Amino acid sequence: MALHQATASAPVNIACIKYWGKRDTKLILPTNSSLSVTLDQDHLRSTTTSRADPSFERDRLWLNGVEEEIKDGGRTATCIAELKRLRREEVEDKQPNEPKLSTYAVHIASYNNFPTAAGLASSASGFAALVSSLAQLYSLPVSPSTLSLIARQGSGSACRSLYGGFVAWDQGSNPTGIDSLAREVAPQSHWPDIHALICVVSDDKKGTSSTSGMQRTVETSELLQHRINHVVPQRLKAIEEAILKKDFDSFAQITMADSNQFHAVALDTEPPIFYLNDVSRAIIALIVEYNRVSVAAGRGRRAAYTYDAGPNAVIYTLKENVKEIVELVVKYFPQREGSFKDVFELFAGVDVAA
Ligand code: 2P0
Repeated sequence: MALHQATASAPVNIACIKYWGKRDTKLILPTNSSLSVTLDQDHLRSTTTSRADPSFERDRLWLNGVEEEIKDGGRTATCIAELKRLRREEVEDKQPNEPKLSTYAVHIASYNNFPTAAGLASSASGFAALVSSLAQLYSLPVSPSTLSLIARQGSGSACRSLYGGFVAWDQGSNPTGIDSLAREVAPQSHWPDIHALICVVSDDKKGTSSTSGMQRTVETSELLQHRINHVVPQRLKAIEEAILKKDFDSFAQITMADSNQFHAVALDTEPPIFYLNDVSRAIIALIVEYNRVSVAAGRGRRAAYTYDAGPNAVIYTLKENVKEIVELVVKYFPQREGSFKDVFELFAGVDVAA
């Protein structure tokens, strides 16, 4: 009997224009569009194997070898149900000789090859890999954009990991979510010199989760309304232009401004949410000073920090500056407990690739 199995992997992405807030929590429709860079390096990926078999009694999922419950109506169940529906509609109804895989249960095993200590969110690469592996198992004739609609319902930021390079997630306006999907702004090959340095300040998992934190922000922050209506639309246009023109100075200015505003709306939440710590703020000061000297020398900004829902810094820079910035960071933040973990060096100089 044929073995119905497929393996796919998906990379982590780091946003330059941040997603923070949902207008529909079930469909995961955001209150603003966002834009990210996909960090596609071999050791920053989730890899997922899916198998369908008539002998399986129910859908099951293992994450890094540990079984996780698939809750009825939950995010994983929704993604699996959507992919089974596509299998039925796009393959089985059109080609009656194809096996009825949509009627079989699936077993799914997913691994992250980056350590939890890296402090990177795994939901984006995890759901993107899950959706890709089932799409491959079911031989779905659909685009990454269509798959992004499904990955979005697993975790919002996951929709952006279906593409490499520079990726926008357009918020859309349709209440069904049909137009809230990922779009490639430019492939990695357009600007291959961009690198990301990941500075692991802390691998502490405590704190406010993105999912609950962003909803508290939606409910209580006035600043978020200003951000959604008057800041993000212009910023997205400007950063897309900067990417297309390979204008690093503008890219850096916008990326840092948006990280700052995301943390400002977190602070404007009731009760306030703090993601940055003293080391995070000291890294900001270092990059600000680095850029001040660079601008004074007529070279423009050459580094951009950005922070997600935690204290770890991601620094975007061009290849030619990587060595200098790594040396600078290591000089001012020697690795010790409470500062950078060993993992920093491991990830220093991460390539961004398609
Ligand atoms: C982002 N973050 O754009 C922003 C910046 C965190 C800060 O996307 O509830 O884990 O699963 O849709 O995708 C984190 O949010 O939240 C996130 P859910 P998700 O990358």
